[in-house]
Amino acid sequence: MHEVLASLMECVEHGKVNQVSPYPPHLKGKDGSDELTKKALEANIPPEDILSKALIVAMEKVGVKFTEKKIFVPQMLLAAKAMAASMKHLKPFFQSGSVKVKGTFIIGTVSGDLHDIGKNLVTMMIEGSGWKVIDLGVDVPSEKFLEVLNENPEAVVGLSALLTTTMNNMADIVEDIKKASPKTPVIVGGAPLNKNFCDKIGADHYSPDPQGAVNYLKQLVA
Ligand code: B1M
Repeated sequence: MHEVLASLMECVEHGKVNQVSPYPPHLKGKDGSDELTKKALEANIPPEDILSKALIVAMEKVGVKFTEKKIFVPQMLLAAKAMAASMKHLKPFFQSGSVKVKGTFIIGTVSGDLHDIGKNLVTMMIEGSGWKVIDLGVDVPSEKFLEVLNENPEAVVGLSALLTTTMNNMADIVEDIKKASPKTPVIVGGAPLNKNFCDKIGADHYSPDPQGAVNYLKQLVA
């Protein structure tokens, strides 16, 4: 693997954003994902290789470590920051259509619910796995999901809920989506949910963590 990509992968995995970031201590003073992405592009490494060979691999490692409880939310957020610093340089290539994304993922926290920390982690991991993500934010009603799904009919939808009360709203949103577009895969997640609830409301997949959602999407496009 190209030396720059190997260093970039290490930076994203450990949350090293740029040269002046003090974290992690073993990379202090060295280039971060910001500088290394610029160097990779200057070295004519294709943006899709930067994404697939460095960023996605790093984020997969982060996802697995988080699932195995070897790292926690703060480390994951730092990895997300490092990833974002890199994506800032790559986005123009993806937006221009010169690089193909794997698909579109629409995500939101369901109506009545303002919790977004978990949703943001899921967003970041799915973006990191090469998908275009449309993040609708929090307190998102059925109508908004349907409107955006209508504009992106091939998209997969992800719903997050953290309150036992808003789980009911999630059930209504799944019903509305399935009524309007029966083939749209719907992934659900959030602390109070489980597989039984997912099956009961007719969603396609329950994931307890971001990596599970990434793995499910991988299967869909395999
Ligand atoms: Co609230 N809150 N909160 N809260 N809050 C909980 C959820 C609660 C369990 C605390 C408690 O009482 N012990 C409780 C819910 C009880 C219940 O429903 N049975 C609660 C309550 C009651 C409330 C209010 C009603 C409090 C009040 O006002 N009286 C209020 C509701 C506001 C509203 O939403 N309408 C409220 C408000 C808030 C804050 C705004 C202060 C803040 C949210 C800030 C924010 O999100 N920007 C907040 C917080 C921070 C929490 C706790 C402390 C932490 C939640 C969190 O971010 N966890 C929480 C208690 C707790 O969990 N210890 C609590 C970390 C996050 C990484 O985990 O979101 O589970 P989580 O996401 C995980 C997985 O679930 C999964 O991946 C993530 C990473 O593993 N996942 C998905 C999530 N979505 C997914 C989607 C997927 C796949 C996986 O696919 C699409």
